[in-house]
Amino acid sequence: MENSIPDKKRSSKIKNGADSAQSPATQAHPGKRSAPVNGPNNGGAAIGVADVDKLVADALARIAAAGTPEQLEKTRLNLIGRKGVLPLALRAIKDRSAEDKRRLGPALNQARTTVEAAVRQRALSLSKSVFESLVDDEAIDVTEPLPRTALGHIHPTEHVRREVEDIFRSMGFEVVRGQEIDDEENNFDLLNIPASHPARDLWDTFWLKKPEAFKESSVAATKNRLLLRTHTSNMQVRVMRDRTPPLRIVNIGRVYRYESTDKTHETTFNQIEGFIVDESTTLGDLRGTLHTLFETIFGQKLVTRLRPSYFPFTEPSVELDMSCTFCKGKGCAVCKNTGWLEIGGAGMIHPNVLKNGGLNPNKFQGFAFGMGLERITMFKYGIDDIRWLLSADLRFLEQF
Ligand code: FA5
Repeated sequence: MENSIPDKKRSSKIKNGADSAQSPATQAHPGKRSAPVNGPNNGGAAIGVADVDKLVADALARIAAAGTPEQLEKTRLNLIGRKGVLPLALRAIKDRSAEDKRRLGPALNQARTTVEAAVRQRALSLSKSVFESLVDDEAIDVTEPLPRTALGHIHPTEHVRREVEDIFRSMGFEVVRGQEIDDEENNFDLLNIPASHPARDLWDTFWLKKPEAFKESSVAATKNRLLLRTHTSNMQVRVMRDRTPPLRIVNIGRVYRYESTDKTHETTFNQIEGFIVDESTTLGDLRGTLHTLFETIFGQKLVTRLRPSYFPFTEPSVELDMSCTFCKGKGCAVCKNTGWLEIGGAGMIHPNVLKNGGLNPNKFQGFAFGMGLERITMFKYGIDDIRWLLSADLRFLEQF
């Protein structure tokens, strides 16, 4: 017969009105009087070695029955947590006889080791099964062909714009952006095109009404009217005033012309403007720069040429042509049998423009050029009508 815990000592261990006759196993979960871990001496007798075997068998059954990691954790706390069945039983044997201690101590320690191992094993298999059910429930077959989604893609004009910018950057140019709503001064006057100059007729302009609030300002007092810029040259003087030479600038953006449209003319299109200001740049450098640009964009050997022309803000002025990319200069419908494609205007920056930019024309010089981005896009992709580019027509766009 096992010694039982003396009543006095037991009452100091069992708190809050728990049944003083309960074994330590029962104390761990009050209210569960019929819990199987109570052992055979359910009436309150202290546990013996045989009870430990029963307790282990029962604990293993409960561990195996835990169906989720949460349930297992509850069971673990109940069995081997600080106030669990086994730790309490172990603590209680200090009050038992030497003989009981000798027999029960190793049995309870062994029981705890067995229960701990079983909990670990069950935790492992539960986490595996959680993972396995995740694999089943959330499996994705990355090889499964998906239905085609209607994703957009970059517009051909934008594609060429990025390419042009990259090429200029690789040649050491800085890319700047300019405003599309500008004033007469920057679009015309500072570029050596005074109000009375007949050259102003070259650009049919969208003039803008000044907003009411703007009329009060000092700017409104001047005759400096607002407009939609007609060319990207509107940034030249601003940049010269802002920076110190040497300058290598490229400015690509939208411009507006009040004119009727046809296969090669739009009212809204993009220009590529570029200029260099330093002490020694020549027209030869201009030709070399643009030659490199075109051979890179078109991916083929080309011939370029400069023809005399006229712009009020360059002196001398030239038109830039390249050999036709379609017929290689032999003559075809695209180049109107000339063998040449017109690309843009250019020249050496006029001394008056340098002066307006605050630069001494006796010290500084440089070239400037301006060309149509859409025209280059058309030549690159063989597009026969500029109006396709702004049409937003999917039959056209889906070909790129
Ligand atoms: C100018 O706009 C000058 N600012 C270019 C320049 C800059 C010359 C710097 C000298 C120094 P022009 O009006 O020729 O030039 O236009 C330049 C290019 O823009 C043309 O060669 C053409 O490629 C394109 N372009 C002109 N008008 C249209 C239009 N209505 N639709 C589409 N592209 C156009």
